Amino acid sequence: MKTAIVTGISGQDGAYLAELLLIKGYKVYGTYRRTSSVNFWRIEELGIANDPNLTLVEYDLTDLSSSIRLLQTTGATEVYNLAAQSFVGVSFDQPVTTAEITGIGPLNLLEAIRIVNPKIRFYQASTSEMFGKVQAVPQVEDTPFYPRSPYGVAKLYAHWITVNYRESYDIFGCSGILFNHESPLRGREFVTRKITDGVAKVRLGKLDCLELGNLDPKRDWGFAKEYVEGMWRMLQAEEPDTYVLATNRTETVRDFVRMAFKAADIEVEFSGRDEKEIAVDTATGKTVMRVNPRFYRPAEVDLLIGNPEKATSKLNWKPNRPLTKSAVADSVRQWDCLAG
Ligand code: NDP
Ligand code: GDR
Repeated sequence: MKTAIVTGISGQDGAYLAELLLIKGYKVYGTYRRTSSVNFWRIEELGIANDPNLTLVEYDLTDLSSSIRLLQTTGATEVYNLAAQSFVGVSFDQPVTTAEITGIGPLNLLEAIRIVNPKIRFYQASTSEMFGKVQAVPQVEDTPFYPRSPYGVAKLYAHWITVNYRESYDIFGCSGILFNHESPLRGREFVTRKITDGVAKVRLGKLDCLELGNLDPKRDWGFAKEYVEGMWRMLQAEEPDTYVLATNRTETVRDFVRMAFKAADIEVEFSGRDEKEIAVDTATGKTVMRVNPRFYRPAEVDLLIGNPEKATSKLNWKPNRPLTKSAVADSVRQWDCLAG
């Protein structure tokens, strides 16, 4: 029986990856942080919280000695490092914490691997945020990086240290440069979930007006469940490598807002510009969305679109659920029930 560690099991990807590994017959150690009220709603939602092959382990990525103990006590042969301070907006307010967790955290695990068992395979959750300011489109593995947030900078360190340990110590370290991927398990602070949740509440009369930040950025949005399959495939390959996972399509935040309202049978018309932009319900004349500069970031990533050709040819990985009107509609309907 294969044994894997998934750090960050309380997050979106951690929950889906744990589910996938359990289906594949792994024994899974899922790590969570000690807090006053640990929340496992995602693994409960997926029905795996009480799976006999899943063990939950308290662990903090910033602690080298617990990283070493984690590897020693579990005997895992694959480590998927998904834990991070993952919210770009917060990284501007907490840059040092973000650097410690998101940047140095993975180094603790790589050091632990070097000390305990250099044969352990390691997956690092890298991100399209490393591309940042547009250098080329679509972005691929060797597009130059230019991060635009403390989060992106921290992830870039983690990416290069993974590559460095691969080249220096022959550690099987893979870096998956994943573009945005969403799902019903996505945290409500991220824009897709914030929008669908807000739209559902507007339709149910529980919220007058949804407030957002910059509507111009374009994102390449995929479906999280498919992306965790890509992570697993990277660690099953013959050689460790770096791969982009993306859909090769891109949409603005504004497009997403329009699609979400449409899915709730509300036609909206946008007017005003930048920080004054609003969306009005054409049937009632009510303002149902307004831009609030509070949600703007000090520096923005304007355009992300990734080409996953390398992952398709080498790992046989393909995204089959890009962002479509019907996918947004499904989400609004599903989250509509939650809001209700
Ligand atoms: P989430 O924010 O949903 O999950 C992050 C997880 O990291 C949570 O379980 C969180 O625990 C845990 N964590 C945070 N700090 C620590 C710490 N100090 N020690 C141990 N665990 C910690 O992120 P996603 O699931 O969306 O993303 C997974 C990974 O992939 C992240 O590294 C993210 O940066 C990266 N990524 C995500 C993309 C996406 O579109 N979703 C795209 C590209 C990369 P807690 O619940 O206690 O906060
Ligand atoms: P992102 O995702 O920053 O791409 O990082 P997020 O959903 O937070 O933002 C996407 C875009 O929407 C704009 N935006 C808003 N964002 C939020 N959260 N809230 C708002 O009100 C709002 N209004 C407009 C943002 O400015 C941005 O341009 C996600 C995370 O999962 C990272 O961990 C991951 O690495 C990247 O995706 C790929």
